[in-house]
Amino acid sequence: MKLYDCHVAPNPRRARIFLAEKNIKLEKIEIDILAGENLQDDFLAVNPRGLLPVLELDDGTYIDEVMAICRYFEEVQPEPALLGRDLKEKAIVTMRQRKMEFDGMISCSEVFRNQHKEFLKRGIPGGGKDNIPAIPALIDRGNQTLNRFFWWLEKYLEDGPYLTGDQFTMVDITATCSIGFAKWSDIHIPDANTRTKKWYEKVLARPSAEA
Ligand SMILES: N[C@@H](CCC(=O)N[C@@H](CS)C(=O)NCC(=O)O)C(=O)O
Repeated sequence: MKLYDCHVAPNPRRARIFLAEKNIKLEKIEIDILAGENLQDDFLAVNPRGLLPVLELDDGTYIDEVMAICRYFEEVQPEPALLGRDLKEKAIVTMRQRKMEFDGMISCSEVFRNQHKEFLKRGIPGGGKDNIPAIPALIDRGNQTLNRFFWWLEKYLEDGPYLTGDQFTMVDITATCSIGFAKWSDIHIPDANTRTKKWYEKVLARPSAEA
C-alpha cells in the first residue's frame, strides 16, 4: 500500500495525522503541488482530478478523498476510534467533521487560492490544466465563512476538551489542519476565542501533529 502525499498541503496532512494517531506506517510518494506534479499525466492516471492525498491499495485500487482513506483505516484498525465509538458519536463526528471541512478547509482554500500568484490560473483545486482564473471576490466570502468556522470551534468546546467532547477525533484533525491552512493567509484564531486557543495548543502538542 502507498500514500500519494504532499508534505506541505493541508488535506494530505489530515490523512497523515489520522494514520499517525493509529500508528499506521505507509510507504509515501511525494508529489509537489506547487511545481504542478499533480497535473502531469503520471499522477492524473492515479487521480484524474489531480488532487492529493490518494491511497493505493495492494490490488492497485486508488482511493482518493481524505474521508474515504480514513474510513478505510478505521475499519482495518478500529482503535483508537477516530470516527466515533458508538452510533451517536459516529453521527456527531460526521456532522461536525463536515462543518470543519466546508467552513474551515474549503474557505481557507478560497481565500488562499484566489490571491496567491502561483494559483492565479488554478482557480479550483486540481483544475490547473483548465486555466480556471482566480475570482478575487471569493477571498471575502471565504473570510466570512471562516468567521463561522471559528465560531463553531468555540461553541463545540463548550462540550469538553475536544471538538466532540472527551475524545480526540477526526473533527479535531480537520479543524487543526484548517487552522494551519488559514495561517498561510495570515488568518489566526481570534484573540477572544480562549477555549479554541487552549485546545489548539493541546492538539499541537500531540506527536501526530508532526506528521
Ligand atoms: N476533498 C478532497 C480535497 C483534496 C484537495 O483539495 N487537495 C489539495 C491539497 S490540500 C490538492 O491536491 N490540490 C491540488 C491543486 O490545487 O492543484 C479530499 O478530501 O481529499
